[in-house]
Amino acid sequence: MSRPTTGNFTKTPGWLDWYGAPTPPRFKVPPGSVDAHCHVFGPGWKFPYAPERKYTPCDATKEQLFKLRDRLGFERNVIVQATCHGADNSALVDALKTSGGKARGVATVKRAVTDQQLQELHDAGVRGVRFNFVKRLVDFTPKDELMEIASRIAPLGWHVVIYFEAEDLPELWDFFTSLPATVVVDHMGRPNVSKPVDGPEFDLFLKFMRENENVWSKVSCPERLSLTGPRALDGERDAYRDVVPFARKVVETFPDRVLWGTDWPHPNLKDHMPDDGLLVDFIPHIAPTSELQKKLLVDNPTRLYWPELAPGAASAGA
Ligand code: 0GY
Repeated sequence: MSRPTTGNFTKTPGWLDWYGAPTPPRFKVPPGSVDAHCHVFGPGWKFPYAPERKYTPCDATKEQLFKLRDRLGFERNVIVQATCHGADNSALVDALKTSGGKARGVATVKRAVTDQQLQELHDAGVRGVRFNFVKRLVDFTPKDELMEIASRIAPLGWHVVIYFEAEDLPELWDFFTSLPATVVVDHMGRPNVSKPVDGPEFDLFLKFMRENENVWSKVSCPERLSLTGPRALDGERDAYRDVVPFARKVVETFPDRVLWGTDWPHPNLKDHMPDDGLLVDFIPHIAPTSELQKKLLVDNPTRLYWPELAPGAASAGA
């Protein structure tokens, strides 16, 4: 079934729509689990897509996201501002405000944002800003502007989410390591999984995390990184198996600084749309013990996004 984009918009040619009937996962996520990377798109008639966007998606509303959350067994969401909405965070804020405290957010802001606007975002549930360095998604923003934003959000207790391609890490290293806040990397810095897991490129990413204790990573998006793809072999659900060694390495080496998310509604995929149920079944392959699973899905995201709910909350503050 083709999903609409509403308002005066036309989907990007070849756009793959999100999948509405995910297979019930076999893996039961632990109570209190957080889907820590997902988006809302529009609906376009209500929250128009940004003029500077690089793609026009099908709508993917907060109601549809919350339905997926319940179906997969998650309790909470972290909604990340998608580039198709630019720096207009209205759809994100609307979703946060109607989530009943079950969603927190990561916004995109410009240098011109006022302190009052930052406070309003905070009150709605925003706890971070996203800096995107993926050239096909955004136009270039000068680093001094980003650094100024980072300095302004740090006192709110927010963090910076960074999205970049593995080959760009050397050039961005000095900027990333000077950010005055917790830094969360999207999708492990997009490793090229056809290269060895113990090769120089992924080693650099591991060094980045090892040498900078403020750096966390989302071990998400096997469907974006995989070359072997979603096919199950021999009746086993071993989709995206070429990504497993990379994600497992990060989870096992930095168990207290990893997050996981579906990335629903999966923007810009070109060859297939993942079944979100199978993505959940991927989790025990990368976090093989119940202790690692609890850290990845419950303890770490709760500490970062709902510190008031984490053990020792009285001293952590909200
Ligand atoms: C992701 C990945 C992508 C897109 C965006 O905000 C976005 O448009 O993040 C991508 O195209 O790789 O994390 O959703």
